[in-house]
Amino acid sequence: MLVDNINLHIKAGNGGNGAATFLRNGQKAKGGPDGGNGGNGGNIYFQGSTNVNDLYEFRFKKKITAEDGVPGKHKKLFGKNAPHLTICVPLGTRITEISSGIVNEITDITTSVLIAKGGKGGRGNVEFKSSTNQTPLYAEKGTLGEEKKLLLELRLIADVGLIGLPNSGKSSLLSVLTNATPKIGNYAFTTLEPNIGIMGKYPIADIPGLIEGASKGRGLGIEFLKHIEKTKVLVHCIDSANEDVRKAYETVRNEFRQYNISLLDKPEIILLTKTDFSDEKTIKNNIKILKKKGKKVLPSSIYDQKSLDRLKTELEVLL
Ligand SMILES: Nc1nc2c(ncn2[C@@H]2O[C@H](COP(=O)(O)OP(=O)(O)OP(=O)(O)O)[C@@H](O)[C@H]2O)c(=O)[nH]1
Ligand SMILES: [Mg+2]
Repeated sequence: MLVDNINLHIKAGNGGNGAATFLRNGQKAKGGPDGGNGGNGGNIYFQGSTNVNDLYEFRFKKKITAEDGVPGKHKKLFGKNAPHLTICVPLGTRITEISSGIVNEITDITTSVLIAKGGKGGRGNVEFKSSTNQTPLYAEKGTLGEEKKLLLELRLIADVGLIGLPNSGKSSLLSVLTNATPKIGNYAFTTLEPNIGIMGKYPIADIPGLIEGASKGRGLGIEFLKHIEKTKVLVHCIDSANEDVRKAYETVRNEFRQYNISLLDKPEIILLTKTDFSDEKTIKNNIKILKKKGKKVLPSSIYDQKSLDRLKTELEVLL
């Protein structure tokens, strides 16, 4: 299961307190200040990783805390800085700080993004010694590490998005174009979570079917459209046996309009699916109707390898 929405509480480490101590030994009963500085608290970074595919591990890990810096000690001993913590998330994870609304997107595996800064270690009383105050009795406290409530959202990074009404053959197509093995069924809403598969070097995302009113919450809603926002090409699947292909097309496009109007401008191939199931006349007629949309219209069947090869070639050209 793809877990794509998670709340997470993070807390960077606090800085260690500085020490307010004085030198005491056999020779000196009342020596000068010797309190060392505290160490810095650990920062929390996020980094993209190709080894993590979903946000599942955060379902139970609700709070992640970095270590505190070690307090300073007498004999001018500095407290150790705490180690930094790096949290690995899948590529395409969006991190929103809930209170500020600041958004960070994790899009590559080489840069780590600082999300919560650790507190600074406090200075020991050694640092406060001056000509006017030889015996400072105070030391600084370490500052607090940043604490944040985050929303992690995963957007699949796919080059191609399969869209269409329920039962139009999206998942079947994914299963023949890629290595994926999605659930396929002769009923609406077989797909409840997006699936992803790889065709050559191109990831393809198959999302749940859209119905009229999805933007108002009907069916499975339109929230999962976020997974195709970043795709380069859409394949709009329409059952060749559908009695009103124009309406089928417009229904899905209308829901797009509600979600994010820029989805309408994405390059799109209209795929008339399951052609092995329809008669030639119907197919021809439906192609004619759909061509009026000014897009490339291709007939296809998962049982017709030639039609799949043609689709692959057209996709590769667009990509
Ligand atoms: N004859 C034939 N049947 C197909 C073809 N493609 C899909 N089907 C059938 O159509 C039905 C729906 O297929 P799915 O791939 O689950 O459709 P979907 O668009 O993913 O459906 P949702 O996940 O519910 O939105 C299944 O019974 C498939 O076996 C095809 O090319 N030819
Ligand atoms: Mg499906």
